[in-house]
Amino acid sequence: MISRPTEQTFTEKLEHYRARVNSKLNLIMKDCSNVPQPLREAMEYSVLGGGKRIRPLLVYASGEALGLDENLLDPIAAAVELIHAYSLIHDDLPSMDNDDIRRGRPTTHRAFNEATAILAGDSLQALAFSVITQDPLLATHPKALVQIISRLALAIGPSGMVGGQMLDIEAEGTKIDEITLENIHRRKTGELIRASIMMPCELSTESVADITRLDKFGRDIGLVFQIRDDLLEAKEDTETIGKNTDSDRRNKKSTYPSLFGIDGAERRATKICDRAMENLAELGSRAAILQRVSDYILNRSN
Ligand code: GRG
Repeated sequence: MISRPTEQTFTEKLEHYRARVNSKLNLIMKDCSNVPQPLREAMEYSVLGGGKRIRPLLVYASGEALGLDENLLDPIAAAVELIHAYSLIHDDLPSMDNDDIRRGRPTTHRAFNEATAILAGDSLQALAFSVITQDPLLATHPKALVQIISRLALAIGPSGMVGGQMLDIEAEGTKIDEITLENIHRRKTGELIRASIMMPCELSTESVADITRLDKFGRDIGLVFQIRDDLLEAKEDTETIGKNTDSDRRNKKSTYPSLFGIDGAERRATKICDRAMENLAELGSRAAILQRVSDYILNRSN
């Protein structure tokens, strides 16, 4: 049984972690002074213009469960958010989901232009890797560093996020079953979330059994995240979630609500989240913040 932090402790922790990653991201963007101006502006627009910072929160919460120094986690937290920002820019492009609104503002290709948006996404992807490889503190853990880079590359590459996006596009307008939808969601969204939890593990001396529990937890919570995302798009309005709510319908995508209805999708999200929590429970009170971030992922309203 995990003893749960009070609401106040939890909120303070989230604010602390968000402030940490935001300050790191601000520094990274300041360091981009030699980047051509429109490109730099589009990168800043996409990285510093809001967002819940859920993936960095998972990096810090996982690191907290493992007793790691926060200074070691900062570059990893910033890198996952840079990758996430790149993925949102490209996901919104006319050739992808063709969306106009993201985080309550024009998408990057609308605020700038398509070519600049594509280049900003490409730049953020490369920048994420240089943030990790050039960090002096991480450099003192060379073996872990190689594994961290490897985990990130695998999560976002052709077998992970980009592969998931390809399957998602291929499935548009077709009727797919639950196994196919789960595979798309796990790759497109789940693998980066799983990597956010697993990259800190490379820096820890935790037992293989506990690392395996965190991995199972990461796989499940990544899927829960995308089911909740499907549900929010089906239930909420654009103002609440800050993005188009007709995107899945317009692009003829299968989603958990379209396959199982709102209640069926809610039940599946809760069941998978319960399974994720069972794995966390084995880690005891160290995993309390990770557990609360998971509650937030399951119950979030935007
Ligand atoms: C290489 C052209 C090209 C494309 C790559 C990057 C990509 C295709 C696909 C990624 C698909 C993707 C964006 C998945 C994540 C979807 C998702 C649930 C986004 C919302 O995340 P939140 O709610 O967003 O964490 P905020 O705004 O809070 O950061």
